[in-house]
Amino acid sequence: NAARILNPALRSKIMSADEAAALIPPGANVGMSGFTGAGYPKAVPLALANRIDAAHARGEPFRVGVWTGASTAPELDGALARVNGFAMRLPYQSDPICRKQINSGEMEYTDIHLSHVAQYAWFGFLGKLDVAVVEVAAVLEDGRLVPANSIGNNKTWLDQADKIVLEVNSWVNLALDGMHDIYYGTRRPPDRRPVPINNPGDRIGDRYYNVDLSKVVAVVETDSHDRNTPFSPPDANSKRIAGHILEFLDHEVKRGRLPRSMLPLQSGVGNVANAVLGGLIEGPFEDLTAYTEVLQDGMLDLIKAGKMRFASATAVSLSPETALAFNRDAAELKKNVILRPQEISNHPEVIRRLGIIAMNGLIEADIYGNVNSTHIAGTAIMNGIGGSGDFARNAFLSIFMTPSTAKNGSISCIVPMVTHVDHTEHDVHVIVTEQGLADLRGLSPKQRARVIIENCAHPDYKPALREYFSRALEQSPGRHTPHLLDQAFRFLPEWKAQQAQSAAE
Ligand code: 0RQ
Repeated sequence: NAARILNPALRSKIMSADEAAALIPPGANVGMSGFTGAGYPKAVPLALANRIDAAHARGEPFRVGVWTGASTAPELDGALARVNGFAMRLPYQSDPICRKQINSGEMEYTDIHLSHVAQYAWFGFLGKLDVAVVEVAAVLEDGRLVPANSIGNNKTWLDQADKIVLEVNSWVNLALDGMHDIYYGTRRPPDRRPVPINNPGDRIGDRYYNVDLSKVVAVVETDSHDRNTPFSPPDANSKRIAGHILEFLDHEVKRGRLPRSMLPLQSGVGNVANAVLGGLIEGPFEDLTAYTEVLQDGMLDLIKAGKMRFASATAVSLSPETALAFNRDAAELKKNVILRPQEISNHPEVIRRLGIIAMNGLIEADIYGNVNSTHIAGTAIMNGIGGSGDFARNAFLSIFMTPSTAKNGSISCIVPMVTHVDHTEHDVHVIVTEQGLADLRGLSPKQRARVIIENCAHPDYKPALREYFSRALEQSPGRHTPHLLDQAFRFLPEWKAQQAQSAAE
């Protein structure tokens, strides 16, 4: 493994994860690598969690602020949440223990658009970054670093932190070298210049991270694979949703609004997103590209099938088998894949210029087209907004997709008024459920309500939604976006449970 650490100065800093974790003081803000289960540090966060646990057992306070790219893995988020080690977590998580701690009020969490994180750090909006803990594939003789399976905010953490801890993971195939494009041209306003990307495949940066070697305090060797989430095969609803989207895209091509190779695709994570990508393999589209944040199984399948020419992302988010295949085939895949910093993969300027077709999941949408992607029943966080807002607001076409109901049909995902808004009616062009697709472009709120209820709602909930809308049309004080504010949340399960209870009493 030490063969991957060619720089003599950094070689002299090799130590155990426990020794490295001892260099992170209580109260520090720590910028860690990691994006959707790829490229997160595998050893130091666990060692830090043990240290925090021991301090707590002695009655000493010990928490750290942790900033990442996006979600990580149980070895990082789970381990630190379990020992109550987070003073603050940002900008995105999807860990069950973290989620529980956030929703019980024990842990602070700031949910930030992924493209904003690096600039917020540069603007000083997040406070001081004390330590960076970053996984890399290798250290070159001159000290430059070969990135691993995700870039996220690593460049910013390495630039901004006072102290740097590197994890060099020998599991990562070195053939990956050359897949990355690290842009060093970002500036703070008023000195900003255009980001010169005109095609998803454009390279505008460096192959490696540059690092001030005097800041590196520890180098830890690891040899373990990324922990990826298995995908379940697409269920009937996901296939129906995918079918509606593909039919719609085909229609857009026929109407001359989209070229046959379409425009670059962005797709969120999850089974529905993967089913849509799976559907594209069968579809009539050729020469596809992606400008997205995560590269999923479905995109790799498209590349291998010769249907997708190029994919630009900031990280891979693969099932365990596909992650192994990606690592094995890295030399071939780097002809078709670029990994970039997340402020570039999700850059509003580039998204607007390229004209992205954005496809993201939702928790609930209301009859007027507002979308909640993050909160259950208005108060509990699920994951976070991630990159969905970066893409939705700036996309050529902004599509949101969901099954029409959740929890075995007991909750309608189409509601009169969302209990939390992540994407306003202005950023949502299309809503799709297994029931059908609502094309909201150019429609007024009342026109949108009709098509969302008729095309997207589940038949079990359509009558109640129609009834709400028609009463609102009659009784709402304003008739542009008719609402009955005392009744708008009556679809909530809590409300239904209360009704059932009062009926029983
Ligand atoms: O919970 O598994 O416990 O039953 O929410 O829902 O239907 O499995 O859908 O995995 O695609 O996730 C919005 C969360 C959808 C995701 C969200 C419950 C449901 C289930 C998950 P259970 P599904 P998905 C790129 C873009 C924001 C970030 C983003 C997300 C669980 O897409 O996090 O888009 N998006 N990033 O039962 C109560 C409802 C519900 C509900 C669903 N109305 N009420 N529970 N659920 N609807 C990636 C990154 O940015 C990194």
